[in-house]
This record gives sequence, C-alpha cells and structure tokens, in this order.
Amino acid sequence: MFYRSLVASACTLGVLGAAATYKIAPAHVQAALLHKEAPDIPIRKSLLVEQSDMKVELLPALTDNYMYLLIDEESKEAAIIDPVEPVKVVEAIRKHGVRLTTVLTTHHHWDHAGGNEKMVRLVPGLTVYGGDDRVDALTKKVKHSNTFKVGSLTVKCLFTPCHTTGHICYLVTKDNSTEPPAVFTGDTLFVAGCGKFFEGTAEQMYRALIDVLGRLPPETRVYCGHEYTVNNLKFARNVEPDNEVIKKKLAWAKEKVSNGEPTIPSTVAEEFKFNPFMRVKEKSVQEHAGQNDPVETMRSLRKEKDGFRVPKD
Ligand SMILES: N[C@@H](CCC(=O)N[C@@H](CS)C(=O)NCC(=O)O)C(=O)O
Ligand SMILES: [Zn+2]
Repeated sequence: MFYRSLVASACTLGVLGAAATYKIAPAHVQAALLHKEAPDIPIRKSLLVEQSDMKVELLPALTDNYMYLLIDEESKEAAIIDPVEPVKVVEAIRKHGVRLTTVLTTHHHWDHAGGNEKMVRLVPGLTVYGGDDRVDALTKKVKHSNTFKVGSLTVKCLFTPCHTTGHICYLVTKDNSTEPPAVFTGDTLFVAGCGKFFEGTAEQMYRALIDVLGRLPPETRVYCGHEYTVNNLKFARNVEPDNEVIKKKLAWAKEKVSNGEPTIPSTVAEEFKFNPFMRVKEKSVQEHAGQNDPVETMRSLRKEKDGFRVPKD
C-alpha cells in the first residue's frame, strides 16, 4: 500500500519524473505487492463514447489517469489529450485507423505531459498544444479563447489557472451539430471534485469552475484527468449528507469502479447536482463550510478536502 500511494500521488513529484517514481519500489517488492493485491484491483477498461460528429476513447493510464483519443468522424483526424503512455496511444490510433495530428496538454505535471517527448518521437509532425512553457515538447503555446481545428471539429482553449498557473481545458464542438460538446478538464474539474490549488487561489478556482466551465452548455460532456470519483463523492456526502443525488451517484460509481469501468464522462449539469466545489452558492454547502460567501466556501472546502480521511465505505 505504501508503494502504491507513492505512485498515486505522482503528480506532486513533478521533477522526479515517472522513472524515478517507479524506482522507489524494487522489482521484487513490486511483484510481491502485485501478487498480493491482484485479486481486489480490477484491470481498468477503456470506453468508447460514440457520437455522429466525434468519438472519444477513454484510455486508462498509470494508476488512475486518463488519456483521451478524440476522433473527428468526418475526416478521421485525431487528437490525444495528455498522452502519458504513448505506446497505448499508437495502438489505439492503429485500431481506429485514424491520423493523429494533435496533442492537447492540460498542464505540465508529468502524469499528464510526461509522455509528450516520446509521443512526438513515435508520431512525427504532431502539433503539441499547452498553456505553459513547462509543458514538454510544446510547439504551440495557447491563451484563453484561442481556437483551432482538428479536422472539422473546433477546439477552444479555456484558461483555468489554479492547480497550475498554466492549466488549460479544451472545449470541443462541431458546427451545426445537435450532439453535446466535450470538454477535457485535466486536473481543474474532476467528476464530483476539483484539483488541488498547488499554484493558485480559491478566487481562481471559483472563476474556473463557476464562470468558465459552469457556463458551458449543461449537456457538455466532462472528460477529466483522473478516476477520483468514488473518493470525491465520499467527500461530497460528508459535505451534504442529505443530498440524494450524491448517494445515488456514489453507489453507481462504486459499482463501475469495482468492475474496472470508468465513471467518466459526466456532464456540466450533473456536476452542479453533486460536486461540492460547483455547489458553493448552495445554502447547504455554505452552512457546512461555515461561510456565507461562495469564494470563501470554495477556500474552506478545499482545505477540508486536503485533510479529509476517506472512509472505507
Ligand atoms: N487524493 C488523491 C491523491 C493524488 C492527488 O493529489 N492528485 C492531484 C492531481 S494529480 C489532485 O489534485 N487531487 C485532487 C484531490 O485530491 O481532491 C487521490 O484521490 O488519489
Ligand atoms: Zn494529475
């Protein structure tokens, strides 16, 4: 368990890099742990979300990260979000028969950007987008509202600094489509939670969650950087013990995770129903935090979650 938790908190170890993190446990110890833990840790499955305008394949990576392969159905051009395990990405693009042109990097932490150098070696000619000079292999630095195309799809960059100062979420739409947009939220918005405020403030996370992501069409599908849903909902339940939507979603998420299935995507509308960090204007959440201001509620919730001991059930 000790070794696993070191790996799970890898994003905070930035400069050490993936190799150094995995070296912490010698091979024979890892093998023993794997053997011991194998029965209760299901293999994480991928999932294909199909719309007539775009497909999104969820590719599990590392312990609890997700990479996302985004396919424009019209042109068969594709983008990959946070390709931390590039060999898996190459397998996926071969399977779908698509042309990968684009890397979308949400932020510079190694569990998101640490595969970029290898990705561009494996697929030459890629354009690597990101909002931070610390992103590996960056070729196009973007700002809020910048837009570009992946085939016939439009990608709009949403600047959401807080988890890191250069964090970008990517909104994907198709002109005249009746199907929902997709937003790739990295470590800003998780299903039922948000990223730690490593390089930012409660004011910034409020802006990101409420003013930027919260104003997207309610049906927008949310694809986030990690599978943290169960832990996040246990915290949400602690904040709002009488919220039935949280209880139902938690039971559903436990079932999914126990089968190795993703709990992603959610939608913006759903997040407003169970995510305490999106619900900072609600009386019940403010009362729990002992605050009457949404930004102060955000600050207080984040502090509480940073020290929250997740219950077993
Ligand atoms: N608490 C995380 C530990 C890892 C962690 O700190 N993750 C970063 C992103 S790499 C984070 O922002 N987590 C949000 C949170 O713990 O609420 C977990 O549930 O495993
Ligand atoms: Zn992360």
